[in-house]
Amino acid sequence: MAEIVIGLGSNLDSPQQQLTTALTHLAAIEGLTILACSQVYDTDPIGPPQPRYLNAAVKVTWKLSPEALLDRLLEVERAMGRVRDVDQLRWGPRVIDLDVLCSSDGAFQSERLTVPHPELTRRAFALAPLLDVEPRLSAFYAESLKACGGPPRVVGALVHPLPLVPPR
Ligand code: A4P
Ligand code: MG
Repeated sequence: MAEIVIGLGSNLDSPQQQLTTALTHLAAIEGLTILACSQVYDTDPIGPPQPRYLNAAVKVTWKLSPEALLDRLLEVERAMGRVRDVDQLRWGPRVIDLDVLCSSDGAFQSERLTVPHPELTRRAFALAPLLDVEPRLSAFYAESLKACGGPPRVVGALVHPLPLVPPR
């Protein structure tokens, strides 16, 4: 069973609501268990001119292959109304973007998926929430986060959609 960190980003149609909806979809995926949720960051858009983003991350356990997870994430993006077509701008605006940031199984490379995410070390909007949910990775990524300007502004926190069981 792998521990995987998934990055969430939105800059269209009430981004805070989109992140919450995405989290609910993720929690419903069979074989996936949410272990930790990050803070929510207000971030400068990277790519063409577009609205600011909200970014966050979740740490999950996942039972199947990395590509099977990518398929589930693409289904959630589609269910939330994200439209992809050949004309869509690279790095353009989107209601939701779900990226596999890294995995406890290490590197994975296929035609459809590269893990760790190839842009991870250049993106404060991915590194800051990643380190919220997996602080042990500071040894690898704290310098990269500093080099891309440090953590963006925190504007809230993702709230786990399932009630936690109180101690007896
Ligand atoms: N793919 C390969 N590796 C991965 C991975 N580790 N996780 C492939 C997810 N997908 C991966 O994705 C295109 C394809 O990448 C997927 O179908 C999968 O097969 P996409 O989300 O449609 O991406 P895109 O926009 O066309 O390009 P790219 O490079 O994937 O975009 P990103 O990296 O997702 O970046 N600025 C801020 N502040 N915050 C953001 O969240 N996001 C983007 C999009 C741009 N600027 C941003 C943000
Ligand atoms: Mg993406």
